[in-house]
Amino acid sequence: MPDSFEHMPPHAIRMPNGALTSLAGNVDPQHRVAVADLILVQRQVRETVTRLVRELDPEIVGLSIMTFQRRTAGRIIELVRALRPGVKIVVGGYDPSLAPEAYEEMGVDYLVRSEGEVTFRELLRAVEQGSGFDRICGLSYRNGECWVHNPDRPPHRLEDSEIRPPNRDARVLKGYTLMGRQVDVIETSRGCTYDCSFCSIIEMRGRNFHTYSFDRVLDDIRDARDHGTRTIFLVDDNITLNVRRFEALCEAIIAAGLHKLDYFVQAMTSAIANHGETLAPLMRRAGFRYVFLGIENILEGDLEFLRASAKNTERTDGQNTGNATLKAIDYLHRNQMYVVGGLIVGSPDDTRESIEANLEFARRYVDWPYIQHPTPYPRTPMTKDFRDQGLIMSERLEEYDGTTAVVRTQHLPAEEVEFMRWKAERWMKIHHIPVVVRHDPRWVLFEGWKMFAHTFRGSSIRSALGLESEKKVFERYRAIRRDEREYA
Ligand code: B12
Ligand code: SF4
Repeated sequence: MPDSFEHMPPHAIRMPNGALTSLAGNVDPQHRVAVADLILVQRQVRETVTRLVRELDPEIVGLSIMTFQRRTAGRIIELVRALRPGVKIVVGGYDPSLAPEAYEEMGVDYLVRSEGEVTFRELLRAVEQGSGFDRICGLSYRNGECWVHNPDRPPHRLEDSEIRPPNRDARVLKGYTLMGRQVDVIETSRGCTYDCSFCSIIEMRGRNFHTYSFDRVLDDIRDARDHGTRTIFLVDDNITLNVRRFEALCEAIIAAGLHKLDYFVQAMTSAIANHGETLAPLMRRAGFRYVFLGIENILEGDLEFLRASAKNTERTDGQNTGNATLKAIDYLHRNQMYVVGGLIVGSPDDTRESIEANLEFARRYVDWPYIQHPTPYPRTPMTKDFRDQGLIMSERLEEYDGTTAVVRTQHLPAEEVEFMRWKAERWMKIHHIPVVVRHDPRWVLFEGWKMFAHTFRGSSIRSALGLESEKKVFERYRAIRRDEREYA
């Protein structure tokens, strides 16, 4: 999908979708497969899809879709159908898995729920051999006017080599970047055993955690490096669930000489705070540079609503000793790593003061803010809470990108929550510029201004001179954002 959100400005960050290359690596070898990550051609979606469909003449087209991308997916499906009426269309990813009913009216033939590698492979075999689909677990398919939903496929244990490595050669578009350095994604594990109320993971695959072998992970990193990558994003749902394994992985990266690459990872504050003494120095030596911390909120009431207290608790001698965030940040900073601060503001009880407390915290302690609003994705427990309280203000799913407030609090309208976050966050990002300059001076020189323009879009000379209110700039920003969402 081409759709991106505010914290991923496409001229600076274009990250591969890990699902696509993993699926490509897992089809039988007689098939020709092409991966087209439309994030790389965000403003030429129709032209690119048209060209690729004509050149490749596909028999099956698959789309990987998050909820905020559903509308664009519908448009791309229509386009592909118009270009090649007989083509079979299959959808997968979080949105089709958690809201399959939404796709039944969309000109889709097959829908793969949850993990896709084995289901997709079996689907292709069934299409090729003309055998039935009724034995393929995890598959939903159109049968005349009706949809058939086969039983779920249990999460794969990842132990054997049934899920083969990703196929990066299948990519037909180029240009992945994270601020000037080619970036790629690597998985070392799947799943999580927590149950944060805003997260889709539990409904998607249950509470479990499975890991790939280090040999496979290191080979995958080498493959990414050999394809030109200099920055690796570990996309594990929660790599810090097993800290000893994560430490061993850092050691394995160092021993394999792969620590010269830059690594980004997502982590729980509790894991870093409780094991930082050994874990943080190892991470640094292995090349970790940015750590996305799931702080979620600094106030206990909000953490309870988000069901994120446990993963943010510090423990000393087996006793809970309060919020782990500051200690985790301290360990990371002492080891020269930067904190991407994942915070969520706009829960039902939030007031102006509670949101401001979180924003102030981000100003003081995080290096790069990644602040979002609670977003009612299909089938999460939080969605039910917001619906029961009548707080969902927008059903336009293309706005469900995390930085557009689509829910109100009991005390503040959605727009006000978003305005507060937007106003504060722009300036926080500016503070990080010196760090980026030191790491990538050339990129900042030639491209940095685009990032600046993106961060401050909506501003004008009048607003810079203080002749226009920030609310006016915010309105313009929202209008620009609305236009940006017309990807296809
Ligand atoms: C890593 C990650 C990111 C990274 C990297 C994104 C990227 N380009 O890869 C970053 C941090 C940038 C990111 C950003 C966002 N993310 Co994100 N992200 C994740 C995370 C942690 C892992 C996703 C992943 O790569 N998994 C590994 C791959 C292999 O698995 P997979 O994608 O599930 O694919 C498998 C199946 O779904 C299926 N499948 C997928 N596609 C297809 C297609 C076909 C045809 C078939 C057959 C099968 C299939 O098969 C695949 C292999 O088994 C998840 C889950 C989580 N625990 O939070 C959230 C998650 C996917 N993100 C989510 C969201 C909302 C976002 C954002 C909109 C906002 C945000 N929360 O940050 C942005 C949007 C990014 C953008 N495009 O601008 C949501 C999606 C919810 C939903 N219902 O839509 C999730 C589930 C988190 C959550 N809130 O619950 N994200
Ligand atoms: S710890 Fe992370 S992956 Fe696990 S449920 Fe919470 S937000 Fe989702």
